Amino acid sequence: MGAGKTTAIRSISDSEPVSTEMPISEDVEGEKTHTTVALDYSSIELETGELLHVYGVPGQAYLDFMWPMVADGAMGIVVLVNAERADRLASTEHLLRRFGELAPQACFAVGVTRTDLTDAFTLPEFRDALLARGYRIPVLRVDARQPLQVDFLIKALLSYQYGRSLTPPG
Ligand SMILES: Nc1nc2c(ncn2[C@@H]2O[C@H](COP(=O)(O)OP(=O)(O)OP(=O)(O)O)[C@@H](O)[C@H]2O)c(=O)[nH]1
Ligand SMILES: [Mg+2]
Repeated sequence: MGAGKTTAIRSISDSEPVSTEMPISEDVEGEKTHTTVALDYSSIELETGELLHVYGVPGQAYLDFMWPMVADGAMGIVVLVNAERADRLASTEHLLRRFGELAPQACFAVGVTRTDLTDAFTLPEFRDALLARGYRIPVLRVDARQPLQVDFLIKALLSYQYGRSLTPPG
């Protein structure tokens, strides 16, 4: 929750994205005032002219009944994690496992947000910890407010999909 899913989708949208945000009732996240209760949706045009449909899910665990509806048939899944969270590793692993079950055909990438707000996070350490747990996937820092960074993360995810199907020469 609060990692920047809605912000990221807004960043890369050419037009106004569909969003289902409600004011947060409890004081959970400091400056954050809204949370996704159903879905975010937008589409972006790829260089090939194809449309890539991008969906964001609610981050709050009690709304996780929305997750299968979005993950079903998904080509790729980006797990965004807030670097400030002390449980960022366990929480990323939990989400990778959950979404891996929901979308076994999908390729995965992890984007770590809000790294400018904490000194407790280092990317190589985090990437190695995920690798040690068997997750050989792209792990990148991303500021969800920056369109170019979000775009890069999505391109990394898409290119990983091609990389995975590569047959080694010889
Ligand atoms: N400083 C900083 N702020 C960031 C960064 N990435 C995202 N944010 C901010 O973090 C907040 C993320 O909020 P949302 O986009 O609502 O997060 P969400 O993942 O959709 O949250 P839920 O829908 O509640 O699960 C926003 O205020 C963003 O502007 C970053 O890299 N640095
Ligand atoms: Mg949201």
